[in-house]
Amino acid sequence: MIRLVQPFFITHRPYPPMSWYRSLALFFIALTLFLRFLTPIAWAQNESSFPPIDSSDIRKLKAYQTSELIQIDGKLDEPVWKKADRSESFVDLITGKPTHLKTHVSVLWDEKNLYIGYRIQEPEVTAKSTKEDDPIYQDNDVEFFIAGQDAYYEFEINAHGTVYDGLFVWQSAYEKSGLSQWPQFDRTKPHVQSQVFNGVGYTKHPRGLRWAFLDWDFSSIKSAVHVDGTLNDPSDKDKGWSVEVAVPWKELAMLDLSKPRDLPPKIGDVWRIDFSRFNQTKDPNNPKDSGGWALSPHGVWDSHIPEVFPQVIIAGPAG
Ligand SMILES: [Ca+2]
Ligand SMILES: [Ca+2]
Ligand SMILES: [Ca+2]
Repeated sequence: MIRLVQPFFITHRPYPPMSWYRSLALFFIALTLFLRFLTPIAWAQNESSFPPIDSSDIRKLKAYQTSELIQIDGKLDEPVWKKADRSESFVDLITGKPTHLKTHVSVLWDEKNLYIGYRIQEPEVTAKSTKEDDPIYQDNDVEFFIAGQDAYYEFEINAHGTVYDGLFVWQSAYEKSGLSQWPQFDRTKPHVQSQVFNGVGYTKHPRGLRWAFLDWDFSSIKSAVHVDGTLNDPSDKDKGWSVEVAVPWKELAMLDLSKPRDLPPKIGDVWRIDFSRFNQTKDPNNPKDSGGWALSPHGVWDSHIPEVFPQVIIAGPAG
């Protein structure tokens, strides 16, 4: 091939010599290969590095103290919700890029409870599961994870208001925290259901395996949803839905038995809580939409990484 084209170059002196073209061609081939594999390389780095995102990507959210009574009815219409710190809209869980529908979360607290409120833009509000602890993660949902030193709690809810929840205990903390002695987490008892869990898409967490107690229910949590539109009726266009949750502080003690935290918290305390939204339909105009969105990106397809959870900063009353 080179021999055949060589005369052309010889007779056209203004063109650079062949070696120049070869270098240029090799450069473009190398550049193409580099760009082609750039994304998988980044992915591989995320998969193997810990934590899988830069700490500068971890969002912060203020939780203002409230003295107002919050009625858990799914409507965030108490005046204090207007004064609450409203998060930035959620981004793609893997890429950190903006999403085509808005999702915001706000957090408040008082002596008894932590309050979490979501505002979810959704033109077609749909929900399937109606039975508690159904696999809500296969539905359209919003979720939160509350991290403790020994364990973390997962909560998911769909637009029916159906809840799926579970407790994940780090195996390295299971005995020393004393959770192994609690009747509901005592794995020697035949009625206690547990399973080994090692993440979803990120199985290299340095803390390793967890015991998942998925039949366990955080029964003192109160939650409700409100649909601004019509549920499971595609004949119209909905505005979205909202979620309101009250989590009793005292029950969260089980997350930190080996090193107890102040409950209720003190002003200035920082809690690590993940907020996310999962969709069964993806953005038709964005092939990179993973369908999982979160306040802080995780860099990988896995919610179960407490080290990248947003920082919720406990603050006094909103000014
Ligand atoms: Ca309310
Ligand atoms: Ca449960
Ligand atoms: Ca509808």
